[in-house]
Parts: sequence; C-alpha cells; structure tokens
Amino acid sequence: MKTPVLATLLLLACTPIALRAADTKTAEKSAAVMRHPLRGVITSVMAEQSAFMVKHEEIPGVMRAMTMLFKVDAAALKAFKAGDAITGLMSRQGRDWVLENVKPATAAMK
Ligand SMILES: [Cu+2]
Repeated sequence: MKTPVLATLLLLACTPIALRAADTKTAEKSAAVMRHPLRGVITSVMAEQSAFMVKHEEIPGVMRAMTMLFKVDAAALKAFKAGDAITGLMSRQGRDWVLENVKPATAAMK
C-alpha cells in the first residue's frame, strides 16, 4: 500500500515540470510570434543581460502599463541609454520578453 502512494506523489510532483518544458518547446518552435507595438522609456540599460528595463505604456488587450525587462539586440544596446523614450515591437519568445525594431520615440507620435 505504501509504495503505490509514494509513486503517485512522485508522479504528481514531476508532472508540472514536464508540462512547463513542453510549453517552452512549443513556444520556441512556433513560427507565428505575436508582436505588439510598444511605447516607453528606458529606465536602465542592462548590458550584461542584453536587456533594457523599460517603463512602458499600456498595450491594449495585452498588458497594462508597467516597468519590465526586455531582451534587445546588440545594436539597440549600443544606441540607447537610460532616459530615452522609445518605440518598438514586443513579443514573447521562449521565456523572454523581446523588444525589436527599437527606435527613438518621435514627437509626432506623442
Ligand atoms: Cu509589461
């Protein structure tokens, strides 16, 4: 009687990890990554993580306004600094939030 109970508990404990791994795989394989326009201000440049911390405006239907970390490419990392107002395209890629097509926010868009 003891052994089956233990086996069941172990199985239950392992299941969420297995499901999470499968979810990540599916997300990475998916060719159709949803991208959403974003406007915000860089609050800090995190070069060692190839990321910006960005205080972004609400993205209607996707995300409320908040400050969060976005992975960016090397060119964006070099081109911008804390305090810069930017626009970009955000998406979820695997475990990361990614910001692409990063540009200075222009006065016309404000
Ligand atoms: Cu956010």
